[in-house]
Amino acid sequence: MSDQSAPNANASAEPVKLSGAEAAKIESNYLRGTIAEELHDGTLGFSKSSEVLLKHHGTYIQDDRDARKVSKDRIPMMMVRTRIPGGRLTPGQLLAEIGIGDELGNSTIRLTTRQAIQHHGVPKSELRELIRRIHDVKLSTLAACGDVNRNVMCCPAPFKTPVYETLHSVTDALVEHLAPRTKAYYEIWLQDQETGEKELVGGATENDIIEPIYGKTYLPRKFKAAIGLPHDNCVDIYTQDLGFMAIVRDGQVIGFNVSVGGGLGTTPANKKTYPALAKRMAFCTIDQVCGVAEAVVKVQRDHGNREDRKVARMKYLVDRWGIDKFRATVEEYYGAKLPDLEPEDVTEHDDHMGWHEQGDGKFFYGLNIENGRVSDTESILLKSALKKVCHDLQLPMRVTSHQSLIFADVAADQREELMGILRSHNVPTTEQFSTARRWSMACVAWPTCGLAITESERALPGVMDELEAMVAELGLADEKFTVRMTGCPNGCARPYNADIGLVGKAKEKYTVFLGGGRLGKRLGYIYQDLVHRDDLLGLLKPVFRCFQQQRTPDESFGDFCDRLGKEGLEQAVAEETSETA
Ligand code: SRM
Ligand code: SF4
Repeated sequence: MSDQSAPNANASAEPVKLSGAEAAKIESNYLRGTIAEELHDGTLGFSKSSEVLLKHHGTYIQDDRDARKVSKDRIPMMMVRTRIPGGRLTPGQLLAEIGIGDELGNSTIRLTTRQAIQHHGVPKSELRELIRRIHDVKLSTLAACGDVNRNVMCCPAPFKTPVYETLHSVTDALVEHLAPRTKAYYEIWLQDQETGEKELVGGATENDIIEPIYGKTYLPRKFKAAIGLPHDNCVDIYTQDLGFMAIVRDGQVIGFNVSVGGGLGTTPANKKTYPALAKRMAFCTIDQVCGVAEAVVKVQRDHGNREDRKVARMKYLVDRWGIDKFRATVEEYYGAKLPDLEPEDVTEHDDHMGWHEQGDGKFFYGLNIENGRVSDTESILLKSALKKVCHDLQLPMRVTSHQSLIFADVAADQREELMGILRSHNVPTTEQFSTARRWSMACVAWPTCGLAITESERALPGVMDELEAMVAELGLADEKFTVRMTGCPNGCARPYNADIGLVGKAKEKYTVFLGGGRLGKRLGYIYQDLVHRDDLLGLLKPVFRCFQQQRTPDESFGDFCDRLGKEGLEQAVAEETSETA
């Protein structure tokens, strides 16, 4: 198992100028800080240091950015994220989340790109009640955000086979193993204050007892992990800090190919930052997963950058060292050599939408939810429909990494009832979505995200109206390609490895990335910068025309754009445009 004597940067002798977030963590007594006191201080917000700590408890301070247009006063409100390992939810849990949003939030919930659920617009005065109610239904917001391992993603398909059962049990084990051990969460949100004093026995240090994996300062930055399959990269394994890709032989998982150092966030003005796909590192057996994950986490804990948060993600460490040194160090922490990788790599990506047999005589249905927003509008009563499905059919559910929902264990005689509920609430079924829209996703952005430069969730549906009409006109309506939009370059909807990435760069302007792909194995290139929202279709239409005319048989849109490259594509478009002019 992992080497407990490994050097810990938390106790490093090297004098370094730590980032402000590091100071907040160090002084926090394991994520307590002054959150409990500030909850009752009569103000609407929190101090800067509490803001840092609150993320580890699953909550961010935001304000309604639309309201800034009418008032200069920014009224703080909280975003709260529930982590849902592998996206698995009971009907009671979804009902509780919807009810919480209605009573304590902004009456909507948001399914995220990492299979979690978010509430927005929560007043500080309701925060404790909200977290308690999430805890009451056996869910948690602890480590949904912050400098720790976050929600562990896992392929949500509810197939009843040993392979999928193994994936979910490994996910649960990993979540448990990498969870913060501090009691701060329980003290602040769930029970009365404790003294925080700890009894240390047998020469143990405080870290050994309270946070044996993370130590006092947790990780230098956020950390993300996922468990997936080669024939189904729905969890986008190469965008993760740590990926476990199951290797299956004779219908059983024999272990995992481990990849490290994925991460998409970038700040274009800061040349030290960039999106990166993870590197394939080594193989491990099922019983090695937690130990290997712990070793990787500890390597990042001790050697990741704690001075500059812009370059603190593990991808920068992996790149600085190279994969061989990184692997050797992980093996040192783990205490044994790891086997080499198995040859398997990603070959497909399934979004699990529509009807499927799940292998035990029952069915599952993937309902596409546009950009993950669950609400009732004048025309579409999605929230009410989900409530009725939970009440009447009692189906277990899964949140997908495409911000959508799967209803599992549907008996043959429940299928029509499920579709009837959706129809009677005017909810568009997956079958009514165009292929293009079904494979699109947008991050939250305006009005809640404090980092948004421009619109995303509210802009993409209009862009998709135009795009789906255009591809249909070109006879490409059945073509599968991913369109992912974000309101800033942080990459929350994973745009950089999509067929088409639309990344907010200025008000109503996007950087257009092409050449990634649905399989998520390749980063795209900048095809054009600062394209106005109204010009997106005009830019993409000739590219699709070239694709239609010049693709090789079965070539996908992303593969085509990658094969031609930026210059080749520009030339093809110029020639095509002059011919059609
Ligand atoms: Fe994200 C920050 C929303 C997935 C990269 N992300 C944020 C914040 C919390 C803004 C902030 O820091 O103030 C956003 C809150 C918006 C709001 O109003 O709700 C936010 N991120 C989201 C979600 C909700 C987008 C969505 O539409 O679903 C996703 C929540 C996932 C979850 O359940 O845990 C979400 N964020 C991602 C992903 C995709 C993924 O993880 O698969 C990425 C790219 C992968 C990665 O981490 O590199 C991502 N978010 C970021 C970054 C850039 C990190 C970096 O390394 O530079 C930030 C900003 C930061 O951390 O400084 C960020
Ligand atoms: Fe906010 Fe940017 Fe993430 Fe979109 S990509 S949710 S705008 S941080």
